Amino acid sequence: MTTHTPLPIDLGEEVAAALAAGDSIVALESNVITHGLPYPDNALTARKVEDAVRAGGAVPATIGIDAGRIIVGMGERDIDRFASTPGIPKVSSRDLPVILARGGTGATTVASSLVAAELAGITFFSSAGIGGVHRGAETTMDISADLVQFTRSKVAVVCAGAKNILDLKLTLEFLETHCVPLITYRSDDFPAFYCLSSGLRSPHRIDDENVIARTVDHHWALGGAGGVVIATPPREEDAIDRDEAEAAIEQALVTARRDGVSGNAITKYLMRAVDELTGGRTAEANMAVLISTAEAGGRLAAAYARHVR
Ligand code: PSU
Ligand code: MN
Repeated sequence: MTTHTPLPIDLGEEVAAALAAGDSIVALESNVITHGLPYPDNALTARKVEDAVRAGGAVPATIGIDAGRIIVGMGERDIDRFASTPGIPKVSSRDLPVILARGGTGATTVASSLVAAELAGITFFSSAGIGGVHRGAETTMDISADLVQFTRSKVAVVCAGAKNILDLKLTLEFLETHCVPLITYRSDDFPAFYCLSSGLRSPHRIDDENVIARTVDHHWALGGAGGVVIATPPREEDAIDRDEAEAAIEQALVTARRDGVSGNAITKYLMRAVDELTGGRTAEANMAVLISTAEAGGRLAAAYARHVR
């Protein structure tokens, strides 16, 4: 048997107390703060997202890597520093050991946040748009590590679907192939981030929070290795028309190809381009759906905590 040195992991005060008491917690990523939105909207949104988790009935735990330590439950000042400091690198699962070994600082994606959440003993996570299979993946093989991490970390992921810049049909196929349970909460269709529907039918719609809690519990009782994806749409008043978003995405994809952008820089590039093409309307919708999803995440985490208690 190999032994390891203990991992440098720090829990925020409130998170540590909630863990000790068995209270519900929702883990949150920090890459959306550093790479998703511009300053100061990102800092403002991060605060509102944490408030929304609380309104749903759980404790928020924003995750990041700071000077070689995994922080689970970043404080307001750290979140503000991440939001306002340019150049903090995006850290996905495979980057984690390197950043930690070097004593570096980085913003966690959905994938690496799930790794940290599981280590800390947190069973719920929320973000608006998960990563997925990129358009053109049949030649680029660009598939987000988020999807692979869902097969490994026992954390339920509450989201508004995958980012609509992706190939959502292939994303759903990938999840099915890899045995990741997918359910929608209060929607017949798989949502598309800040759009109400992707046009793709959900395999299972569940509106009862207790049935969702039982589903998560049973998945793990059955020996399921990874998580459960729970997708819930944005509020109607926050949503962007799918055709309008699609037109902007197609245009952004053309300029991305022209500018030779690919790999882990493509997500941020496309999202910013779409924001510009829609006069900032998609950025507004992105902020709103992060907040509404976090509220649902808090509610579902609380239902799960009641169920297993
Ligand atoms: N939301 C945004 N912008 C982003 C992301 C989310 O508005 O850049 C991030 C998330 O952190 C997600 C990651 O985990 O993109 C996926 O990136 P990739 O496809 O390179 O795995
Ligand atoms: Mn990628």
